[in-house]
This record gives sequence, structure tokens and C-alpha cells, in this order.
Amino acid sequence: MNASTSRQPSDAAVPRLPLRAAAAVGLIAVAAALAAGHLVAALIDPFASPFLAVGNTAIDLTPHPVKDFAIRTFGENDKIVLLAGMAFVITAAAALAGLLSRRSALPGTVLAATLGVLGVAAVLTRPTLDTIAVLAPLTSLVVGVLVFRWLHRLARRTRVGEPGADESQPVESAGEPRTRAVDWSVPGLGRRRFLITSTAVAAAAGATAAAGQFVGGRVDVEASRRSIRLTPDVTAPPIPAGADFTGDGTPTFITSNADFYRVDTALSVPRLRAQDWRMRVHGLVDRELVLTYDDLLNRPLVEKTISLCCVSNEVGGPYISTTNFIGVSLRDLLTEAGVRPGADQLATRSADGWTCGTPVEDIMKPDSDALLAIGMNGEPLPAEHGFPVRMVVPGLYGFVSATKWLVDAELTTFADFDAYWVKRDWAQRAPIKTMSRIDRPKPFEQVPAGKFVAAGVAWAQHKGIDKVEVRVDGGPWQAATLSTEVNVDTWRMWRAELDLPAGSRTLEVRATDRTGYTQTSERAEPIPDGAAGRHTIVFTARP
Ligand SMILES: Nc1nc2c(c(=O)[nH]1)N[C@H]1C(S)=C(S)[C@@H](COP(=O)(O)O)O[C@H]1N2
Ligand SMILES: [Mo]
Repeated sequence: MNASTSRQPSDAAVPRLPLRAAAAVGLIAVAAALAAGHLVAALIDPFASPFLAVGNTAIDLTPHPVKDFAIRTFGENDKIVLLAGMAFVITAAAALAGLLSRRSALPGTVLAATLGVLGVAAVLTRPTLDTIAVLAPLTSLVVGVLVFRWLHRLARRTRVGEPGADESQPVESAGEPRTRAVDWSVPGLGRRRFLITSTAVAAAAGATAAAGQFVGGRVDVEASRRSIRLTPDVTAPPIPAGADFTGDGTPTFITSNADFYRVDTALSVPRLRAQDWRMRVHGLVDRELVLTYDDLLNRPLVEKTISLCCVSNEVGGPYISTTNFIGVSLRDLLTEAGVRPGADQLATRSADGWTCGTPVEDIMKPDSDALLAIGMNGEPLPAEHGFPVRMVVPGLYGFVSATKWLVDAELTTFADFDAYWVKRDWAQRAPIKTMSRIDRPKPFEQVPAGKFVAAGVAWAQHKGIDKVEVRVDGGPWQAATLSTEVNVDTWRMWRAELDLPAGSRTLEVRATDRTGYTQTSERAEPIPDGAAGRHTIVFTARP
């Protein structure tokens, strides 16, 4: 037995790849696969990018308790957490594919192909993607498998007789006569060639992904936004000085566009240009309408101050904001289309496939103020808030009324169509519940004992706030001072002067709306139609 055969006792047991080289083969192959798919997707539809498509599918398949937990725990960073989690899982799978393939390329090939098939399945099941979009994950699949096998081969074998080849290494007795195993313990051509090639492939993958990013980003949303000037025909009345109590700790009455809360299922913000925007109003109508952005600009533009809030908001939660929406009357549009008798639901769809169902009666009532909105605070809608066009219906939670990146509107019935969240056990109809929140003091804050001003917000969109009361340690209810009312569709601030004995204190708030309803202490979870109960906090009054 000579040295070479003792190192390679049988052909099946040619030397195993070192761990690092094996992992690198898997990682680089998967990176190349994702990058190639990303570039092809950019040419067809950026949403076909396998990474995005898998992420979006994951969001849609996530059971609602998990989604709720994600929104509660990570807030608006939930998508970053998801993407980071996916990146981690894919990196681990890629490294594993390599590590399982230290001898034979088969296990890694199977794992790489499986990742590719997942991408194909995700793209095929995305509601808004055409079948041709499957080319993107198919490219990933093919590139992934080919690059994996190619690098694997390169790492295992080097060609015999090349200048600089490791002549010290014996040629294998069996199998391919023109190549022999790379001896990873000896620096030489095989090892160098693998390092150079794998680095080049990794760099190419990076360049391909960047090209995809560049091409996919060619829809210049910001240029489209900048080219638009909005001049409402009816402007919202100026916000009166006494509309907020920011000095006492409430939010500003108007939320800046940058601070406006954001909730949606879109992993990447749909990129639409105003000049390309079209929306069909169809279904149970007398006349179908097809609208362009210019059609909207040519209609009377109204500006209206409205507080939008999210059904996922916990009692005391942050998902409510207020803005001057600019848009056209949705009631006028539907009147023009002619709503057929029996149509009780307006089903709307977003560019990314998200759907929403709104009661027709809420849109059609004389004072509804439902808008096809195109602006917020004097500017065209920011991309993440639905540019170019979204819907807003005062008095309804966002998930049943506020479709962003709106592209389709169909008059139908609640019996015939279930929207995105209704399929996931949320309510079909969800008017906003009367609610109040304490903003100062914060839970567990230490404040001076004695005179102290507590403050917060209350809302009962479309009904109006009549009264807010607070009480300390379950004592008598005390009326809070309300800010100047802007309109019944916005929040209203409150402040209350307290006299606090030193020690641990509990503060509770309740609002009464203009229908005479007062918030009860009965708690309800956000699902299915919004949280209920009184915001109650514990804090400390310091002597
Ligand atoms: N296309 C689309 N529109 C959507 C959603 C979504 O997931 N996708 N979420 C809705 C929900 S649940 C809410 S609360 C509001 C939030 O709007 P904002 O992000 O502008 O605050 O948008 C609504 N419109
Ligand atoms: Mo929401």
C-alpha cells in the first residue's frame, strides 16, 4: 500500500472537501442563483424575484397569531425582521448544502434544487404575477444547480498536466484520467484555481444582483411624485391653535408624512408611476369606468382632515395618525358608474394583490367623505402610503377601507367575495371602535407627586368625541378638558389636572362618543374587529 492509496482507500472515498471550501461552494451557488433570479425578475416584474416572492408568500401563509405577535413585537420593523430571518435560513441551507456534499455533489444538488422549487412555487402562487414570471425562479433553479456542480467539481478535481499543477499529487487510478483530486493540504494550482474562480463567481453574483436592483428600480416613483402639483378645489379648514396639547404630551394634531404609521403586507413597496396608473370600476355597475390619474386631477379635488387607524392596534397602541388627505369623492365616482341594486361590497385590489372589501353603504351615505386619495399634507402620497392612489373611508379601520396602490374596484356582494384579511378570520365589516389613550405619563414613568397634568388622545371617527374622563386608583371619574374639535372624523386630544399622592398610582381613561356610548372595561383582542377596553397604566408619583 503506497501513500496515495492509503489516503484514497477506494474511489468512493476520494478526499473530502475541507469544511470551508464545501460551505463556500454552497453559499456561492445559492448567491448566484438568487442574483440571477433577481435580474431576470427585474426584466419581467420585480415581485417575481425569488427572495421577495418567498417572503411575500411567507407573510400570506403566516398564521395570524404569529403575524400579530410580529406586529406587536417588531412594529414597523416586522418586514426587516422577516427578511433577515429568511436570509439567515437561506444562508444556513446553502452552507448545509455544501457541507453535505464534501464527497458527492448529490446532496447539495438536491438541496439547491429544492430551494429553487420553493421559489417556483412561491411565484406561481402569487396572485398578481403572470405565468411568465416563473422564468425568474426557474433561472435561479438552473443557475443554482449548475454553479453548484461546477464549483464542486472544481474544488474536487484539477486537470492533469497543466503548468503549475500539483505534480506531487498522484493521479487517481480509477475514474477520469484527465483530472485528479485537488490536494487541499498543498497550495497549488487546484486550490488557487478554486479560490480565484469562486471569488469571481461571487463577485459576478453581486454584480448581477446590483444590475437587477438597478433595472428593477427604473420605475422612478420619486420623479413621478415630484412632477405632480396638487391644488385642492376645496381646502381643509386650517387646524385651530387649540387642536392639540403637545405641551402636555399629546402628539401633534397633524402627523407628518414621515411619522404617519405604516401597516401593510408589502415586503417591497409597489412602484407605480402616476402616468401609468389605470383603474377600472366594474362589476355590478351600469357603466364601467376606466380612470387615469389625469382623470382624477380633472375632477373636483377635496381636502379633508382624517384620522386613519389600524384594527391591529392594541388598547394604548400607536397605530393611529392624522393627515390632510386630498382626493376625489368616491361617492360621486360610484354614482357615475351606477351601483346596481344588491351590490353591498366594493372589492378593491392593490398592485401587489392585496384585497379589501368595503361596505357600499359607508361610501354612499351623504356625509361619507370617502375618497380616492392622491395626496397627504399637500404632497402626492408617499410611495409607502399608496402612491399614486389609495382609498380612505372615514370611520372604518384601514383593512376594510384604505387600499394603497389601488388598481381595481369591483362592485360585488359580501356573499360573493372575501377580502385578504377576511380569508384570515378578520371581520367583514369593521367600523372604528370608540377609543382613548394615555400619552402622559408613560407606563412606569416616575413623575412628581402633587399637581400633574395627564394627557392623551381619543377617537370615534364619524361619530365624534363627546367626553373623556380619567380616574386615579379606581376613584371617582373626573372630566378631562378636550381640545378644539377639528371634525368628527379626526382624533381629539384631552388633558386632565391631577393631584397625585406619592406612591404607585393607576390611571385609567374612558371616552364617550356622540351616540352616547361610553367605553366599557370589557377587553377585546384586536382580532376580529378591533381592540376594546380602557387604557390603564401604572406609574409612580415621587414625593
Ligand atoms: N395594498 C395594501 N393596502 C393596505 C394594506 C395592505 O396591506 N396592502 N393595509 C391596510 C391596513 S391594515 C391599514 S391599517 C392601512 C394603513 O395605511 P398606512 O400604512 O398608510 O397608515 O392601509 C391599508 N391598506
Ligand atoms: Mo390595519
